[in-house]
Amino acid sequence: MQPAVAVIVNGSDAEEWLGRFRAAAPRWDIRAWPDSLGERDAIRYACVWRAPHGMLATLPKLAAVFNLGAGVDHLLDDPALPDVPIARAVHPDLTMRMTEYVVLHTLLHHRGQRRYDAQQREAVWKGHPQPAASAVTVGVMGLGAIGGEIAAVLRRIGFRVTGWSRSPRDLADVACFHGSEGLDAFLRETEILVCVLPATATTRGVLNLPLFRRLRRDGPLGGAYLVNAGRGALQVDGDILAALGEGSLAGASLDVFPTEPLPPDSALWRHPAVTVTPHNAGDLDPNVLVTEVVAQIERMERGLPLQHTVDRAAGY
Ligand code: NDP
Ligand code: OXD
Repeated sequence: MQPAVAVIVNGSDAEEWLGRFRAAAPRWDIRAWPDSLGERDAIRYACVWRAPHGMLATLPKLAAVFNLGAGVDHLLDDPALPDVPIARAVHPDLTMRMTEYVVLHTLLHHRGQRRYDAQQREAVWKGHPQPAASAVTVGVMGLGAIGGEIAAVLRRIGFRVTGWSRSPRDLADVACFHGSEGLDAFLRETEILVCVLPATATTRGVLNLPLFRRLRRDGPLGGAYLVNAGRGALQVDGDILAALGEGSLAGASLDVFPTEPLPPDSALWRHPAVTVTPHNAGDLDPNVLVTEVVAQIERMERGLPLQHTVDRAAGY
């Protein structure tokens, strides 16, 4: 018997996701929300992205949920979320794309590219002193599947790299800090702050003005920079603008925002030291994710344990 799988994607690309699942598992009974869920008693697996809250509770035989992304904040916020295992997206393709984004924006700040862009508009030919990467400390908040690789690649480029996580981590050539007790020492040295934390009850709003004021401003870069590709809920937009205004931050690259799409009247759009991208740092190839989810369902059908499961109590 072939498993019945519901594809519940809340977005304009829902049809494409359905097509990908049907192509990857042509013999399975694959149904789509909202139009073709059919008899809900039969559905064993749900593959979701931003599923409407309460929706999964209407599937009484659900055995597992597959989140079509790495961040499970929207899913765990569902007050009626059934008590079944949840697997999230962990894939080298996703990790590499996030790493590309962070490397691009770390180097953008390190090399002062925004200043050269402004000079180019005025046809100004003028170089500025450039510290070596080995003199600059990049601090990575979140040392999981994505942050761990980011830290390793930044090390290979030559930066001094530190990291911060919830529990102790041991990464080659990376000074690792953890917990609230390690945060101050982590921030004190950090000139470029990279955030790839999940949004949880304890991390929401962590990127705020008091935190920015604890970053290093008198280092070789002459200011502190923020790169946030984690979640918008981690950052306080008004505090980023205030930090830029008072000089606690010299620049920021933001892929995520508390309100998405970023409202047209947000001052972040027009701030000369801010680079905005539309939450696409980790825009992975959807087919690799579908292949991975199909393999996970096959594993479960064979009685094998799920991989990349979410710790609901920790929130990620
Ligand atoms: P992981 O779960 O593998 O890693 C999360 C890391 O954050 C871990 O190191 C964890 O600590 C740390 N962490 C969690 N809570 C805290 C806390 N309270 N204090 C300190 N550290 C904490 O996640 P991934 O690396 O796979 O993904 C990270 C996030 O990136 C996702 O949750 C998602 O929000 C975001 N993302 C954004 C994308 C985009 O397009 N912008 C695309 C993909 C992901 P510990 O090591 O102790 O567990
Ligand atoms: C994710 C995302 O969490 O795309 O995977 O933001």
